[in-house]
Amino acid sequence: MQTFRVDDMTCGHCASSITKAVRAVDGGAKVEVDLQRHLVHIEPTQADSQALNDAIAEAGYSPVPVNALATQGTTTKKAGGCCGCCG
Ligand SMILES: [Cu+2]
Repeated sequence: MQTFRVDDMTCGHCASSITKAVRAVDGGAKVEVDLQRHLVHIEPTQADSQALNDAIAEAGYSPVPVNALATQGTTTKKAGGCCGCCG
């Protein structure tokens, strides 16, 4: 399981863009999005974490790799507008 924090992912449109980007590099990947905490959990089948990171970055977002332990203490931030579809 690979987890990225993507602070500029704040709505369903962002989530689907990121999911598509991940599936483009790893068609069998399991992608779970936690919009409230701006987290993307990915269970890859072939892509490594660098490829996943690059795919999210190329979709126009700013992924930060985090490990499972670090995410447990993450404080919830109030979501703002992001990609223009959710403002
Ligand atoms: Cu959005």
